[in-house]
Amino acid sequence: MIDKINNLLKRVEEFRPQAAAEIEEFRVRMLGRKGEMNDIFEEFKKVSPELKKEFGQKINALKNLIADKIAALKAEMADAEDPSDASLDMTRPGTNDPIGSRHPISTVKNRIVEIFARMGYTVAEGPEIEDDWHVFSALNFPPEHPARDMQDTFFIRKNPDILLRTHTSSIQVRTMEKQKPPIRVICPGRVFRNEAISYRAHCIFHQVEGLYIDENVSFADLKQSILYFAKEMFGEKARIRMRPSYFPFTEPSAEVDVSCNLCGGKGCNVCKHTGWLEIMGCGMVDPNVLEASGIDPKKYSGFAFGMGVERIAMLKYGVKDLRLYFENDVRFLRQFDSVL
Ligand code: 2U9
Repeated sequence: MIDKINNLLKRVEEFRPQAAAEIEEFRVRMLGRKGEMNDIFEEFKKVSPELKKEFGQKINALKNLIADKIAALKAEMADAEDPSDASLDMTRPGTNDPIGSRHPISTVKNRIVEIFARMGYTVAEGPEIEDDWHVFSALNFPPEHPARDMQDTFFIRKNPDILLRTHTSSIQVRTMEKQKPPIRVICPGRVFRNEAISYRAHCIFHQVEGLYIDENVSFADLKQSILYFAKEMFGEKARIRMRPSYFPFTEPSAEVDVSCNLCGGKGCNVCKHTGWLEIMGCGMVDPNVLEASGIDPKKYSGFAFGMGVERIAMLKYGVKDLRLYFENDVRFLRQFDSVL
C-alpha cells in the first residue's frame, strides 16, 4: 500500500498539464468516484488496526495535496488563458495595503513645535547622553538636590559625570553657550528618569521645552505666549491660570493649568471636578542660570517653560494609561490615523 501511495504522490508531483481539459481529466482520474484515491481508500479498510492511524494520516495528506494542486493549476491556467476580462474584474474593490501612520506622540510633539515656530521659535536639539554640567550644575541645581540621586537619574557607573538627560533643559544651556541673545528656541526630545513603570510614569518620556531671552522680557510676555499656545492646542475657548511653584532654574516659577477641554471648566472625571488640567511648568530664567552660560543678567532677562508630550497627548486624546504610548500595539496606534 505504501508503494501505491508513493507512486501516486510522484505522479501528482510530475503532472504538468498543457490545457485546462487535462486538469479536469486528472481530477476525475484521481479524486472521482472510481478514481485512484478511491482505490486507496478501499485498500485502507483492510489495513490492520495498529497501522490505521499512520496510513490514515498519509492518505488524507495525499488527498489534500491533490485537491490543492488541482485548484492551483486551474487558477494558473485561467490567468494564462484569459488575462483580460474574466480573471480581472475592474469593478471589484481593490485590496488595501495597510500603510503606517505617525505615532501620536510625534503628532503632538510636531503640533507643539509648530505652534511655537509661528511665534518665531527655532528648533534646537541636543545629545541624550549628557554631562552633569549641562543637566544640573549650569541649571542652578545645588550639589545635594534629590534629582542628582541614583534613585532618580541614570548615571554611568564608571563615570558619574556622564548621565542620561532627565530633561531637555540641557539643550537650552548648550544654545546659550554658543549663541548670543536674542534667543528663541523650542527644544523637543526624549528624556530618562529612574521611575517604576505605571499608568502615569515611565522611565523614558518626551518633553518640549522653550526658552526666550532678550532685553526687557517680562512675566507678562510669558503669560501671553502660554495663553496663545493653550488656545492653539486646546481650542479658542481655552483659558489658563498660573499657580506659584518652584524650580531651581527659574524664579519666579509657576505651574500652568488649562481649563478642561472636555467639560469646558464645569468639572468632570478627567479634571477631577476642578475644571482645570495641569499642562506645564514655567518661569523667569534665574539670573544664576544666565550667568553660568555667559549671559549678562543685568542686561538680559528671559522666560522658559517645559511640558511632557505624553501628558499633553493624554489630555488631548483622553488616554488614561501612559503605557499604551510605548507598547506600539497597532490596534491602539491605528486610532490616531487622522487626528490633528
Ligand atoms: C534653561 C532655563 C530654564 C525649563 C522649565 C519647567 C519649568 C517644567 C516640567 C514639565 C513637566 C518637566 O516634563 S516635565 O516633568 N518642566 O516645569 N521646565 S521651566 O526651564 C529652563 C530650561 C532651561 C536654561
